[in-house]
Amino acid sequence: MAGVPADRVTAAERVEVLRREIAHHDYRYYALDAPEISDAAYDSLVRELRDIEDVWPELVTPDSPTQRVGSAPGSTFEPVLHSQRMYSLDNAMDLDELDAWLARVRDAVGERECPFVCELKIDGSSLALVYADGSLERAATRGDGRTGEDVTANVRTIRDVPLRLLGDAGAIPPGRIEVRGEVYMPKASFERLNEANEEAGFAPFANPRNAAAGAVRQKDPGVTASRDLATFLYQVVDVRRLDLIRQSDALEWLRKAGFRVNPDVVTCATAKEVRAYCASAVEKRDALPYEIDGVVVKVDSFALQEELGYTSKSPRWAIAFKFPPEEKTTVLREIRVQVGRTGALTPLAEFNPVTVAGSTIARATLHNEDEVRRKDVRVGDTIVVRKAGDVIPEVVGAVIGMREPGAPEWRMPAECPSCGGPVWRPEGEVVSRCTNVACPAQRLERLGHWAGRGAMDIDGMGTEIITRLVERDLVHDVADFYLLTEDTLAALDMGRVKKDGSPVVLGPVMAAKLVAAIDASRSRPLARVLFGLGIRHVGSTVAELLSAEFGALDALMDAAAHEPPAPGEGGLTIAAALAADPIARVEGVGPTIAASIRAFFANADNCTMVERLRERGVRLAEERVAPARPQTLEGLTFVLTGALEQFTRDEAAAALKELGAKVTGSVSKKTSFVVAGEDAGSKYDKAVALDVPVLSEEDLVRIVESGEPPAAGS
Ligand code: 3B9
Repeated sequence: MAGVPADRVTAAERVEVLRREIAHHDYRYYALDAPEISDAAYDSLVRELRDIEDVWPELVTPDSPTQRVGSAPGSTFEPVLHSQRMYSLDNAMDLDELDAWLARVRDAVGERECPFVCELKIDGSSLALVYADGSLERAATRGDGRTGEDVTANVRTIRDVPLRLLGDAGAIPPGRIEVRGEVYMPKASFERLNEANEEAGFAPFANPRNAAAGAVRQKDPGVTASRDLATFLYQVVDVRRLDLIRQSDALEWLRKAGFRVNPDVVTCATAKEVRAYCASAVEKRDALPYEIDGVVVKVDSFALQEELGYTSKSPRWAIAFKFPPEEKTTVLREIRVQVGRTGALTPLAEFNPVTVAGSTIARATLHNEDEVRRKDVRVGDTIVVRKAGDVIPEVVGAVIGMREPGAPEWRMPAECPSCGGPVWRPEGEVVSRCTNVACPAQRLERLGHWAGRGAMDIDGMGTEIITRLVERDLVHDVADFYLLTEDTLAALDMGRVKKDGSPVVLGPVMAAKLVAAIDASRSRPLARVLFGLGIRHVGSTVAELLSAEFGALDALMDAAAHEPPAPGEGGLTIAAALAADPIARVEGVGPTIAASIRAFFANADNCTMVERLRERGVRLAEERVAPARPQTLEGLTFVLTGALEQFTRDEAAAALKELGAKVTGSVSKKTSFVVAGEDAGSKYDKAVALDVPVLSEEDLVRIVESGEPPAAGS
């Protein structure tokens, strides 16, 4: 964990960065149900924020994530160990795979009769409900199948979930009964929610499944209640105790007990009937008020289920027949050409917006010129679109019969749409490139890439500001970011005018934030610098590999300066040449990437840019890893207070931590020592009050130099 900054400005900056980052992960976790970092990593961010706020209470704001009740996603809901594993389903992606599964079941059951139950596969989120003596006791999410989250308070608000089971006294045995099913959001409610989200300036949910999952994991059950969720139940866990012998009976029991069970369930005696059901479900899909993404086929008899058994992930007696991806037609308005940071020209289809698989799409990449030809799509065509893997928009092709007569075939422009420079497509390659190194689109892309997430992450440095900076000749390459001052930025003309005709400028508040963000980027890890440079083929993974191998940009540039021997020369084998190249021999790098790195540093402009980055304070090496010192202060907790002369507080904390000590922000009974510098304040008083020994700066220097722990009470 990073130490708590010793000065208020640094602390305020760090708090801002942490809050923004936490908000981003909250959104990924709660809204999109697609976390990018582990719960542990998230907890660590919140902990760091809390530590800083403990030391700097004046920085606490009501909207800080620490001010929410139960803020960490991992800790908001209690974990629930499922009484029985929640299995997932194996998929059949088409009718052939379905037939193969039916044949396997047939082989296993032989001559015996084997009816199937076919159910719709609701595009929702799985739920387990436990009833104790007939009353809803607990509701849990699926989680990883073994452990879910306790969402009882939220699920209680879902109107179709019975709080008490129905039925004659005899039908509901005493003790616990567990049932499972899907919670989902009807299509109409999903669309309404997304419209409201967009109006309020929030990003829409990608699909009803995420919306439903997000709604059951709200912190405030009132929000869940307002989300119009519904359920369909399909499994009874305790079938034996209820004397149920087949799935169709279990569904009947669920209905009688008061649960909603999907009405489109059919028992099929033969494989042929199963196929017919799957075909009819595809037809029905659009007319249903909720999204479905397939059909679940189950062997009806529990005895046969038991015989067929389970793989490590799913029952062998059930399969999910997945629908082919939904396709829609729309009109291709334009094929726009985008210029990438390496000059690559990418055609982009812009079409009339259509809703596909639950969300609205309006553009899709066409990848390259050959791809446009192969699909033969032309501007004005009626085209077929879908979502690949149900996520990425894709143009399938054109409806040729509907083409306007005389519509011309699409061609890659001969001039760059950004700079008018010549476009070049090397023999044997599919990618066309703008060859003008000064192409402004490329420059904008390169600058944006440097400032972007994953690279130097200069918060607030977006496309619009970069465009203005380039227009005003303030930034030519990435090193120029580091010369920008608050004054220059505050006066930056944003290209718009106010009502009174005066120009809109960036202003001092944003300027200060940007300068702080630029400054923070000076100390990014080497891997991010390498990635940020935008060397062809050096993505973030390769950048990590290079950083781990070379540790400093200079070392990599040295290696790049030496042309490796070519295979063939002096009888050198390919393997030997590879081994002799310090870049290419790095696991995961290889000769193509090595050549690209050499080409980058062979360009004198790129080298002078690196020199300017260095002069302007950008760190171009990994921090030296100090040899580990014996952990003589293990188990001791220090608090630093007041101003020290020989160290900053961060340095002092780092030196203590190197010896195994814990350094915290506030004094408590658990504190072993307080180090008091000049003008120590309330923490000193608290140490005295709690009888915590107080050390001077001299004591601290002695401890750090000798590595000896202080005598208690010295
Ligand atoms: C006894 C529908 C879904 C679904 C099962 C489904 C997702 C999963 C499943 C449920 N929609 N049905 N069904 N309509 N999205 C098939 C995985 N599981 C069971 O029904 C089930 C029943 C079991 C196990 C699973 O008995 C066990 C045997 C050995 C160990 C543990 C349990």
